[in-house]
Amino acid sequence: MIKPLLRSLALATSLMGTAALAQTTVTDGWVRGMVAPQRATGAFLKITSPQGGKIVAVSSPVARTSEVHEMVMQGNVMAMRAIESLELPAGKTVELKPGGHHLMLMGIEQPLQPGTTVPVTLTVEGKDGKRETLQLTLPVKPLAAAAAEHKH
Ligand SMILES: [Cu+2]
Repeated sequence: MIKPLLRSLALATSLMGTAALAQTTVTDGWVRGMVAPQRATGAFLKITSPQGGKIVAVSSPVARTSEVHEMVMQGNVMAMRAIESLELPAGKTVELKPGGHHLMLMGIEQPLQPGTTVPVTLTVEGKDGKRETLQLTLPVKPLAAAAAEHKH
């Protein structure tokens, strides 16, 4: 009885090891604080997918709509627009930051206050088509903390 048990334990451990390796990690996440009458704000973070993949969805209970945005030049003006997905090259840290790619939270009823946190859910699709869900809790930073402002 002991040997099969040990073998299955070893198998379970190696499976868990594989899962941990495949996990996409997020660090340094934060949300820009708001003042009335703003209804939208940006969320920023660093994300690394060991196997590579893409962000295919974002949502938050505080926002009616959430999107992944990119910055583009329109004439002489930087503007932002929604993109379907954000590519995550294998093992490379992708930084979402003011003035670059960011998460856009829209349709927010109450301005988000510094010192509070916001739940955000990211869906990442791996190269194999498997989806993983990341539940984040992002701190709200004061509006002034964001140096690079961009147009909405
Ligand atoms: Cu945006």
